Amino acid sequence: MSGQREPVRIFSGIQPTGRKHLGNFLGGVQQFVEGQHRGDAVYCIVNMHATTIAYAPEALRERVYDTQALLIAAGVDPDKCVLFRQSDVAEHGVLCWLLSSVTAYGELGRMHQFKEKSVQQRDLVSTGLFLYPVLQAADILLYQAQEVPVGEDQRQHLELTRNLAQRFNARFGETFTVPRIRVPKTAARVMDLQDPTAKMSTSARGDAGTVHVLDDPDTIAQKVRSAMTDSGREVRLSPEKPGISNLIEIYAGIPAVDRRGRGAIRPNDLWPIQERRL
Ligand code: AQP
Repeated sequence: MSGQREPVRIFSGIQPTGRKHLGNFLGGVQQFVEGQHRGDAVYCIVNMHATTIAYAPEALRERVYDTQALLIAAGVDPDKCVLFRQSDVAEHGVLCWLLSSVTAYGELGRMHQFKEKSVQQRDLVSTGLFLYPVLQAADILLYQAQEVPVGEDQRQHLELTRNLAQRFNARFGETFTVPRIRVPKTAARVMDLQDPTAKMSTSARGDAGTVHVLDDPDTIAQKVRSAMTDSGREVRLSPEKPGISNLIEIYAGIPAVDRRGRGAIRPNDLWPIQERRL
């Protein structure tokens, strides 16, 4: 035995839908970049998840490439991690089916994301949308991931994934690694700049509260300047001050070199995120 520890297996996914925003970047993508330097990282563009709501096939196909380009621009390096398209690996769908048989119907009905997204669907609330967290569990368990870097909004899905792995193992013998969630210490849940009680999201109604990663600098500055803040002059983190707290979290979450406008993010200068404090 060499005594060397195996690198931690990291898995995460990102949807090729809509325009990626600051929440996706701070909650997800920044962690992808950090993970590829620390562990055995596997990242997936989850185009099958994107078919659970109405979509145009041509546009979705293109967005896979756009998302891949964004990830690479943000520092995800295919020489340091595995980066792939979900639909290229048929086993994601196969495992989703097997896991669906150890998933209680009631568990899926309690998922916040399903409840929120199903009311946004005008014509059809698909079974795919209902099964979305089971496919996500399959994505993760298929690679025996130990760690899953995501934003705070994915905590409930990760808890379900852990439950499914434990249930499957108990019924059929040790099969899956039970993964742990990894959320950033700061900016784990970036809120909408115009409504700091709602998460910054791709499907937000208006554009003013969402900073898209491809917005130009003037637009970003304008959105931040117009952000809704709170009454009083105090600048502090507090649940009573959701607007100011959101801006502080965002500021703390953005890498220092970027804040000073010195150009590209250099992950090795900035990580691990756990060490960063306000
Ligand atoms: N507001 C957020 N704050 C922090 N992290 C966030 N993530 C999403 N929103 C926030 C994290 O981004 C990663 C990729 O998420 P996704 O693939 O689900 O992308 P999306 O569908 O574009 O994300 P949205 O905005 O959450 O979509 P809608 O509006 O459809 O609900 C994940 O790690 C996620 O946690």
